[in-house]
Amino acid sequence: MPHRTFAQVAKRRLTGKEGRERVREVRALLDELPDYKNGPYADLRKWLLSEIEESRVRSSAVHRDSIAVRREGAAQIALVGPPNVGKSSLLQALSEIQIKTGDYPFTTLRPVPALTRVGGVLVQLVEIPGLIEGANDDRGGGRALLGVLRSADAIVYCVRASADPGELRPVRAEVELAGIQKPGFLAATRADEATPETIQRLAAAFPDLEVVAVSVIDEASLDAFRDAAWRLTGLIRVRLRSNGETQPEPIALEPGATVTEVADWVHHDLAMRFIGARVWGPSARFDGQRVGRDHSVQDGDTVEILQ
Ligand SMILES: Nc1nc2c(ncn2[C@@H]2O[C@H](COP(=O)(O)OP(=O)(O)O)[C@@H](O)[C@H]2O)c(=O)[nH]1
Ligand SMILES: [Mg+2]
Repeated sequence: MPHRTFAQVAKRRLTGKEGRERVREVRALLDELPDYKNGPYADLRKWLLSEIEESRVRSSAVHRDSIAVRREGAAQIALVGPPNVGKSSLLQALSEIQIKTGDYPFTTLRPVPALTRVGGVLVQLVEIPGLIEGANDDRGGGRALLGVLRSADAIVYCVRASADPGELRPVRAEVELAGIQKPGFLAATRADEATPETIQRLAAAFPDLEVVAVSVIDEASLDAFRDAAWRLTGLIRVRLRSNGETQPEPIALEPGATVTEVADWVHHDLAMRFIGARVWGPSARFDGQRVGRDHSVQDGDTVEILQ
């Protein structure tokens, strides 16, 4: 494809995409770009790489004119569903920092964020309260709430495990009407009050969603919820190694990330000047393999940046 056509196609494909979606598209474009070191294609590569950086800066900006929640952690997952299904309780049970009950009324009116560790990585869960029928017409401040859903990376639909599946329909309908499509699953909450039959009924009513039964008094079910939430992020985990020591906490990256992005995570300057890396794990042909800047890492890798 001539480089001018490529530039046009690239711009078209990036139009309307923001945040991680934009970064993903940029990465796909980079893969398709001929690998010339100089000339117009090299300029296109430079432009695309700067797009990744800029989308990151934009997505971490605070929007004061809306009720957007400031992002923290590797991904943002919204919890949405009818009132009283146990969203707040779930947030509290999963939260890394114990939220004081006094500061945290159970009748929440605004989105409430909480950091939780899933798959060893800190992820932000956000309770979206009161998304009701008519939200798209701004009933109950619905537009702003839908705005929060739109900027989230994934959605957990919450409904009582013992409830009639119909209780979730208005919420799903509003999300659909708003044209919001995100990875998601269905949390069948307060599962200790339910029977396997009612959970089955939910699964049958929403065949497109994985159903995760969860109760705040059942630690194993909370773990299953964390696992499902981690899978929703679609991210991969890489551990950093330096001076022969491996960091216990992994960092989270987009699939397809290269060791340059690992270096960039440590420090922007390091990404500019590092000379390569050593890799252990699934992406390495053997332990401690020496790789170049463009080597793609995989979930479970350990990476030592060489400078
Ligand atoms: N039995 C049981 N009750 C729960 C569970 N989670 C929440 N609840 C109760 O359900 C009610 C509503 O909970 P809340 O977290 O405020 O729901 P929200 O409106 O969806 O945020 C409260 O009385 C909770 O104590 C659970 O897992 N099991
Ligand atoms: Mg609540």
